[in-house]
Amino acid sequence: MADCIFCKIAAKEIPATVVYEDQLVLAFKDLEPQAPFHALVIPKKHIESVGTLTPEDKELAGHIMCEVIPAIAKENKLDNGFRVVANTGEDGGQTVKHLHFHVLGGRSMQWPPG
Ligand code: D5M
Repeated sequence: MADCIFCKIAAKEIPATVVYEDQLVLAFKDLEPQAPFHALVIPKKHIESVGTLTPEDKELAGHIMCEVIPAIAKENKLDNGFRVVANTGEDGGQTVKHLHFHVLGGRSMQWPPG
């Protein structure tokens, strides 16, 4: 999508520190890290949020959850645990309208989030 910053990162038009890449998915370091390890996992194709996923995205969503995020956690030695967050829509605190999963680790997390 023309005006989407994460589409531009996926297209390599805007630089990012990439931690994982395959044909469907890119993961890169968050510019405003909230933990010692903080990456964002995005599909390369534009999907707005978890709220707009459809059954057609099953394979992609499964790939992200079952393969990509575990691989990133393993590669970055998040053996003691980590948190996966998908802020969704206005009340969910989503600021970038391109589906992304935050992967945060390297410190003990608190609950509930604000
Ligand atoms: O999170 C959006 C996240 O995206 C927020 O943590 C900052 C991050 N961000 C924004 N622009 C960039 C670039 N250019 N590189 C890396 N990270 C970025 P949300 O869940 O929508 O609030």
